[in-house]
Amino acid sequence: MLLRTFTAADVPSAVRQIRETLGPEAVIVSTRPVKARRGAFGLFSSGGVEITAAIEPDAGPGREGTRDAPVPKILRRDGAERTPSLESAARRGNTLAVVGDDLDEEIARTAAAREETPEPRPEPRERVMFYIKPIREELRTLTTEIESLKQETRSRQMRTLESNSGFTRMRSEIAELRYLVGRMSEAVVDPASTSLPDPLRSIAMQLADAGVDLTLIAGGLQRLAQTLTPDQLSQEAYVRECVLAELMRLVAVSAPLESGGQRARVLALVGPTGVGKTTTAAKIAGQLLLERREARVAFLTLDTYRIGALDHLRHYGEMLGLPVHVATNAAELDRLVRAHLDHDLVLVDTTGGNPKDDRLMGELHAFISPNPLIETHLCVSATTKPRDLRDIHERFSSLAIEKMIFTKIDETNCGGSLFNFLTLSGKPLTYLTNGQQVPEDLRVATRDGFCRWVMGE
Ligand SMILES: Nc1nc2c(ncn2[C@@H]2O[C@H](COP(=O)(O)OP(=O)(O)OP(=O)(O)O)[C@@H](O)[C@H]2O)c(=O)[nH]1
Ligand SMILES: [Mg+2]
Repeated sequence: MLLRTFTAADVPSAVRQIRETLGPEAVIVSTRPVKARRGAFGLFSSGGVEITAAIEPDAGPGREGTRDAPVPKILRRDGAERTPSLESAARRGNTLAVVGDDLDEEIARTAAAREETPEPRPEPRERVMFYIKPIREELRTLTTEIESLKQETRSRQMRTLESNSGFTRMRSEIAELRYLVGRMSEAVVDPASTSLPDPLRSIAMQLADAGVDLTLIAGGLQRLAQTLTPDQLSQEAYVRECVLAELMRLVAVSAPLESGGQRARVLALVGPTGVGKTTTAAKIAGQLLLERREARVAFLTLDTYRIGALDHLRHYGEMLGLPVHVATNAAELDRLVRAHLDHDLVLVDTTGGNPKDDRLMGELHAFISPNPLIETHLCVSATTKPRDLRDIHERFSSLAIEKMIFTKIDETNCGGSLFNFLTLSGKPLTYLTNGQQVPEDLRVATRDGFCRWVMGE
């Protein structure tokens, strides 16, 4: 590369010099305004412009075809391409501009503008973005190409697998099984598509509507369909009682406060946040005191640092005239439980928590599970979504749950998911709560009462 510097009074003159000396393929490398000088040596100098141009040795004047060679392009900040200008070449210092005819005017314009107003330097961020943008675009294109390559590889792998005879056989077996299971569950579960006689079919449909998993009672429904006479089937009330009996066969209840013999019954209430544990503990204590004024009851609670939790229980303690004790660890809880074994009832309230919170579950486990004197009751709100019920059961099962309490049954008419939950847990139900009033809104669970509620009665 041949480099030469030209000095002239103005840009057009300098460019003319370059063209005449180096030809139209010459490339501007840099431009610099030359200041007017004063003093002995610059006394009468009026300033001008100094331009450095470069040219490949074989691209000099007279070289064939050079005029038609494409003008190099540069990328603008907005991504569009344009012919580089002297201005931009000068700004970047290393960007090439070709001194062709088409640039003469622009060069002159740019130089004039430069003399009037100094070119503002682009912001550093702007300059960085200027260079980053094309790289980003390149990366985007590459990412798209990689993705389509990946997809191609995956579909090639699938084709290879499908051509494998073992795989094909396995797939058709799975499809066959899926079809058979579908047919079976359709026949058993979907009351509309079975041969269930009316009104059995319409009752089954109501249960399904309330969220009852019909696979749980499919056997019972089929049995009724085969054994009930046409006369019995014609009486809807009778058929409802038969279905009720089928539901009742599947759930268990337990009398919560049967005498614990010589010692107190100790009930710990655990469960997700806000299901009504503290309120239910107060209701249980309150109802016992209504029944037997002389009954001796104590409240214990775990210090799990939840602001307000203790105050809530203390409020009920004061209301019912009962002591409230706080345990800060498992040993202290055990000591407090033993200290109250001469009572009729000890209620251990726990802090509600997200069942997905491992730390909290671990803390509860450390408090409650090692103590054989404590019966752990899981409190579940009737408004819980079926999917969450499964999670709750899974997470709380580490606490050796013995019994169930269903709260807030007044807030829903769909008892189906609680029926499924209870049936699948295999645990007995002790209480149902149906309102916020303490101690009134608490029912000792009976199979008949619970199943009638599930049936919407
Ligand atoms: N509708 C209705 N509300 C209830 C029932 N039981 C409790 N509640 C209300 O549910 C809210 C929460 O009750 P709490 O007893 O504080 O619940 P908790 O499980 O102790 O709550 P945490 O200690 O925060 O986990 C209160 O507003 C209660 O009045 C019920 O059976 N029906
Ligand atoms: Mg509470």
